[in-house]
Amino acid sequence: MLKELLRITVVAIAACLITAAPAHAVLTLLNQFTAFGVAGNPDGEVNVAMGNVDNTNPGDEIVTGTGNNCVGGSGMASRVKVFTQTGTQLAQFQVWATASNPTGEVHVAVGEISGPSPKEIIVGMGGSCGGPGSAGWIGVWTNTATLLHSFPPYSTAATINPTGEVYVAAGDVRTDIGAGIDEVVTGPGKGSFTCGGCGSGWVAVWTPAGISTQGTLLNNHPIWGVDNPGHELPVTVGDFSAGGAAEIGVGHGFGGSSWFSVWTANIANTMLTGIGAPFPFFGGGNVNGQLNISAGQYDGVAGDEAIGGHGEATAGTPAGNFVAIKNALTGAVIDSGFPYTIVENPTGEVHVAGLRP
Ligand SMILES: [Ca+2]
Ligand SMILES: [Ca+2]
Ligand SMILES: [Ca+2]
Ligand SMILES: [Ca+2]
Repeated sequence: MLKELLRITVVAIAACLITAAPAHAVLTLLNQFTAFGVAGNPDGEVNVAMGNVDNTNPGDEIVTGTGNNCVGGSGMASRVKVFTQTGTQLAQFQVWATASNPTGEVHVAVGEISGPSPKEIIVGMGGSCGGPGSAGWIGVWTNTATLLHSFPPYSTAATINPTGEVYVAAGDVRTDIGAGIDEVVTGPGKGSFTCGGCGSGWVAVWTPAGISTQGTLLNNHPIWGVDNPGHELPVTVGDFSAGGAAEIGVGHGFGGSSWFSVWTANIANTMLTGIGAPFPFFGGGNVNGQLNISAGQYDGVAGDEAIGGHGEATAGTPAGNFVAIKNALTGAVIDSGFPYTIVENPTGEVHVAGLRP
């Protein structure tokens, strides 16, 4: 039953962010529903994204991906479901076989990859839970379960992305590539602790556009250093500067200290350029330092806000279950709240999604 509550309320956060007014001091619950059943997602974790992936349903849909399921070791769903904002299921399909993605976790994002509306669903494989990791691939799917592109953005070598987990985001970060076509942004998952001084994790920008299966690497850049020892990079995309082109937001991963930074994809070369000043999104209450990050238009003022959720804590401890909305370039707090109780969500981890009109 606790897992059921988790599934319901993760999605509710995404819904909360749709209509919150500038004067809100706390989050307001608008809708809640169950995304996955226990049989296919026993740990109850739900990854979320928002965007218009179905033109037959007015407005944006909520896209969910199964979480990291260590119960039973392996064999979970690797499944995507698409819902209306009030919880009516519109689509569902399996994106990977268990052999290539053993824990069944699916990171999700929404972007305009194919050209005409609606947008597509970008998925990234999960990592490991002590056993073998995944194959480290991402995929681009239509809402009608057609696979358009798939490729591995990182090597699964011990010094690069050994568990194979890949975070995904999408947005028009390169306005010179494909008119109105979004790029796919990737970050590696946790698992490079063992490589010590091997360097940072790298964020990469890809365009699948016009290419039948593989992606083309446009930009990449090392983000963080010894302050993010696992080299895990949760990523998001938003127009934080209100300048037209979108920027890339990057958080600390597990073992870090909850910092956040914003980068632009430099058209002139392959590196990224930092803008604003990096800041700690959460304090010591986010005990393992992972920042789950998204972006959305929240306050009605031009420019997207950064939306952060706590990472995983030790089950049953009073840490976690906290969400904040901040100015992505200054760190100024716009809103915050506790979307769950420790009873509903014992590990305290919160995945978030925001809406960009
Ligand atoms: Ca729609
Ligand atoms: Ca499309
Ligand atoms: Ca573009
Ligand atoms: Ca705004």
